[in-house]
Amino acid sequence: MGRGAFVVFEGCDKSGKSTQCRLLVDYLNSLGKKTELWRFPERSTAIGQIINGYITKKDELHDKAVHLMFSANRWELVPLIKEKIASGVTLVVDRYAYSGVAFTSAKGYDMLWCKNCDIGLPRPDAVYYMNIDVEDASVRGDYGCERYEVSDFQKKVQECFQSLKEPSWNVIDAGESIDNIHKILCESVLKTLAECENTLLSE
Ligand code: NYM
Ligand code: MG
Repeated sequence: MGRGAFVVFEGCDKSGKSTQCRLLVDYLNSLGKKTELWRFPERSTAIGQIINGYITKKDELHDKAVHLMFSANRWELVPLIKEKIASGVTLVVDRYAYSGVAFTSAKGYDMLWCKNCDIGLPRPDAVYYMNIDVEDASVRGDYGCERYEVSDFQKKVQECFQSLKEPSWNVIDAGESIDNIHKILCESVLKTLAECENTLLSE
């Protein structure tokens, strides 16, 4: 049996990542392909709890300290990521290191500094960038509850994502209907699964 795939979704808040991740995971499981839905931040760990306090505006933390927390939250799960993928499970991950860099560099911090702590993390086999008009996203359900959910800041985040974007990224028009996006993703992810089965996960 080949390894599982490591598929990451990125984008601004309320761009539809979580909805599409859920639909995709259900679809892949319905085909008999073992798939799990993951997310970063993973708020259930001790580090994740600290992040949650910050994101929900209960606690204050220095920008650089919280950046390192987000990165540590990924690093603490690397052994499990590797184990799952090696055992043939595909991981569909709602946000990863690109969010880490985009959200902190949008505050004005040097992008290289932001990238440093994530160097060496497992590299996704595919990245889907949900591209949405920030104003359209701002009228979607419970927008504004969490820290960062402010249009001016989201515009900066989007610019940072644009400069992080690699040629291999799949840019999805997140203004399209849920069904249309889902169909596009299913087709594309099946190709990714087939392609990466006999390759190694890289860093
Ligand atoms: N976020 C997420 C960061 O600032 N850095 C990171 O490394 C990650 C993974 O957390 N506004 C921010 C982006 C989101 C917030 O995530 C909560 P979500 O997926 O919206 O629940
Ligand atoms: Mg959010």
